[in-house]
Amino acid sequence: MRIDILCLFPEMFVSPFAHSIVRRAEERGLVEVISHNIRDFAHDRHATVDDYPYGGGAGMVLKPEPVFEAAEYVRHSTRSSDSPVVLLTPGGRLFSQGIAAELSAHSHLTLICGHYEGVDERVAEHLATDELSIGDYVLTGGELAAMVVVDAVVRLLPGVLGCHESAADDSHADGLLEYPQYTRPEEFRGWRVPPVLLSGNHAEIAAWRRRQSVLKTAARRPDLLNNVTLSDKERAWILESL
Ligand code: JE8
Repeated sequence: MRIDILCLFPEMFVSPFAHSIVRRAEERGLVEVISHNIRDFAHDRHATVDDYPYGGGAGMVLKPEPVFEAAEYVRHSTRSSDSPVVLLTPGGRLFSQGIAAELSAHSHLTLICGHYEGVDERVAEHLATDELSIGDYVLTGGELAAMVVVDAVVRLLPGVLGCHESAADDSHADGLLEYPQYTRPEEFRGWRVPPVLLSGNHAEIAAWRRRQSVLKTAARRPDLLNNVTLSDKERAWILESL
């Protein structure tokens, strides 16, 4: 997969992607992430990328021309005519594991990151194929949101995760929160690891973990249970815990 990121601060992407699974995926040739400076596509002497909002108001708005030209440059150099062009914006669809999975099925993605007060609306209307938001809080721009999307998408690409860290085990993959994990020592400051995990009984361990996942989800994120099929026994666990 190739991912092109159009933004005003391409340096922001260097460190996060240099220290993560994303780098390992790049080294293995499974993904290529390229960030472009929208300013390089400005035409005037001062490389102007923003301007005052029509109608007045605070701050500056990213001009459409350099954004369109950056996207067209990417489209031509990748020869991809119908790959997703995602605008990160607070008003977008809420990003989710399901959307990450959809995006991971494409061989090319373009992500557009605004800054300042946002991006001229014609980018959303006539260039982007999708608008995404990573959550209901205010960021200073779309760059961090784009990093979140790249991270979530790349780890779903075939071969990126080893079989021991398979995405099938993820929280949200089966719709439930993850069960608690423990490592050595067996006793830390008087707090013991649950004995079942030391028992060597794999069936009992699996059952304990499933129960922990179900009860934790019911307690903390009952909304997630609307999209999960539980057995009668699992529903009984929840009722007992209330
Ligand atoms: C952004 C963002 C996502 C999320 C994304 C892009 C571009 C109009 N507002 C602009 C005013 C307050 C500051 C805003 C800065 N900004 C924020 C996001 C996002 N995706 N989940 N939260 N915030 C831009 C400019």
